[in-house]
Amino acid sequence: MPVDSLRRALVFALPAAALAQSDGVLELHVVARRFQFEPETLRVRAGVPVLLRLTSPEVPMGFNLPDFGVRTDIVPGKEAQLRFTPTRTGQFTFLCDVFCGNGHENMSGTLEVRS
Ligand SMILES: [Cu+2]
Repeated sequence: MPVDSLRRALVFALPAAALAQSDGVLELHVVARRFQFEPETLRVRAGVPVLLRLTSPEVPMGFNLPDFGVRTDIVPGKEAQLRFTPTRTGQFTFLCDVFCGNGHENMSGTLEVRS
């Protein structure tokens, strides 16, 4: 299968709830579990506004993206939302900044910003 077709097939294989774009805003759903974000890698484009919809099924968590100066608490049973527009390309680390148990210190992910 040509790479382009494969890439298209993979994009369509994503659940609709995980990736949606409306009004030029990229919506991404992130679940914070002990001790991992799902997905661990978020892929976005520079200049495109992002709306993160964050949930935690178990315990209070935090989502902190220091390179873009945004963070929020994530309370179980309630969706947290975080809006920002990535202005630089590259790979940036996001992490949980609310102690959620042993393993909390390993709870991080990567924001990939492409041009
Ligand atoms: Cu944590």
